[in-house]
Amino acid sequence: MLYPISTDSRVVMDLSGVWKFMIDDEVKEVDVNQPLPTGEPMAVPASFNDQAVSAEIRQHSGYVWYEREFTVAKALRDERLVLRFGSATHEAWVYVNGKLVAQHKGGFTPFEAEINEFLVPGANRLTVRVSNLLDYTALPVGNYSEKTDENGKIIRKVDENFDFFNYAGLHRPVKIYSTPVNYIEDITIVPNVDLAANKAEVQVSVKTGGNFDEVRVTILDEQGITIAQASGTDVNAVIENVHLWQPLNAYLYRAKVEGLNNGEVEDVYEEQFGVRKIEVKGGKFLINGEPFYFKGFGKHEDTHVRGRGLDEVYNVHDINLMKAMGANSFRTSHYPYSEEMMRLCDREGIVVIDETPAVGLMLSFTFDVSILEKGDFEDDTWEKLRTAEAHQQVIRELIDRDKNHACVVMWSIANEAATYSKGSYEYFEPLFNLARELDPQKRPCTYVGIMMATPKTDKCTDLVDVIALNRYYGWYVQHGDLKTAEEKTREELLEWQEKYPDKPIMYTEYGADTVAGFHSALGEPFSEEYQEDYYRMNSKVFDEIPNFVGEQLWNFADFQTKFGIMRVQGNKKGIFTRAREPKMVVRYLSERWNGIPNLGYKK
Ligand code: GCB
Repeated sequence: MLYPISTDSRVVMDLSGVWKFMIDDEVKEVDVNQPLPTGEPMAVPASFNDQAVSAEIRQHSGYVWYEREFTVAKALRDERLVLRFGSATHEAWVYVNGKLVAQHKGGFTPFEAEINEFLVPGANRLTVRVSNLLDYTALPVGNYSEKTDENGKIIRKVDENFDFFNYAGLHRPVKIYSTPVNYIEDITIVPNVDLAANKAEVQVSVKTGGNFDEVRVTILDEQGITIAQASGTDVNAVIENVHLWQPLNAYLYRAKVEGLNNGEVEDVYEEQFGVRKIEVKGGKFLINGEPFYFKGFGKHEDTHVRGRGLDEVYNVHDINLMKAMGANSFRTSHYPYSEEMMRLCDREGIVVIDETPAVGLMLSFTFDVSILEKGDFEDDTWEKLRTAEAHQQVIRELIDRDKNHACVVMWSIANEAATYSKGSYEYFEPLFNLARELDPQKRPCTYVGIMMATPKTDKCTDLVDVIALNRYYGWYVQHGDLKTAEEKTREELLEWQEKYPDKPIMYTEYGADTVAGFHSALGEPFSEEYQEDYYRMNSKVFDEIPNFVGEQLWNFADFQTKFGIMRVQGNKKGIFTRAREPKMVVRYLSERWNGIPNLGYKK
């Protein structure tokens, strides 16, 4: 799916701003043919939860309504007009002048609808009903319950089966863009690099709507110089002396795609792309033929007041903080991030592991691994969950959205699912097959494994290209005992390496809750000293393991979660506070990471 941009043939209108908002109390039916009976202001894009100073709004589980007016200039009315949501979390019903024009489930991927037939001259009313409900059919997975109060009103409740606050609303930009009636619908770009010959063959496939006599593809370099040009909806362009996209040293070409009728250009779209080669071979993760070492983070889209809403200021700032630390990568834990962030990462050379919102696929929890090691362990996760359909849909939508991004080097199909339980392989195998079939660039695939999924208990490792581990030795287990934690870390990593000598291993999470400003001469847990000791211990072990190809710690910054006895104002494993002030460990990690090359470490 193409990102909306203005070109010689296209106009984009941004509907960001202050909308009207109300909670649906489910007592009085909302009439979409009338303006919403509310004066409550709500800024878009953002989560609704923290904007209003209201516990009722913040903690609401159920449906909410948004509304605003818009006008389309007369000059555009004969164009094809598309209303597009960057995301609506988690499900949306969209009405234009009281008519349903779109419905979409899944809170982290875009959707759109043509709206010409619903428009009137002058003011048009755009009304959106949004649900933040999650259950066993949804991703992420929520524990859903409802009851009826003494007045007959339904009280719904979502208990997050995951460790981040269930922020919701219109999180990403809402736009109307125009295209001509004959238009470029989608572009797929696959660069095939010949490293030895220093050249690339770039396949560009174009999908169109309506009719064109001719489709013309032009490849331009960063200076705007034409490198190649060809006609057709499936073209192969050769780039000699190719300028590769490298980690932290991005180079972006542009594919200019034009649709022509009678020799005149009717529609034009430009898609940026990077040329790079990703391989997994002999226990290494190769970018452009060289071993890449992941240095970076698991993150969240999470900021003060905006919640999970797009915040480009924080996006730019976060990437600058990463670069200053010598980091080169992050994982979009635990859901697809905004398209704006993906475009920024392409530009900045930040390497991304792109994750689906499949989190919480685990209905029982224990740190006692010995139970899992006994025979054929089975909990009721794969009996009770009904997420397969949503999982397929999100893999389709994520790959469709992000397929051309140079920054994306691997797909993460899930975070911490019950891959130690019987039935997990049967659940995941078709999903891995689907991702591999759909991705035109055939990137590696993984899932991120929970602590209980060890070399002995995990049932799905055969499916992954890279073994990605979330580990908390020294925190959730061996709490405060870094000596034993070090032994356990080493023991487990060596076991993985021995069992799967060809698969690279990396950490996608490790961390310790740390209260900024809490110090301890004894290095007690929760102190800034403990956090630093914890990371030093882990680094030492990582450097001993030949196939260990990366460290992405948990978490970039403190973030909001549901209420819980282990959470004080949320999760404190950030190495930055939520306001992005560094904790003490940032100095140590900056020194370590600035000393580790992006390519060629552990040759
Ligand atoms: C995990 C989860 C992550 C949590 C983290 C923690 O394993 O993947 O979502 O926030 O642990 O801090 O407990």
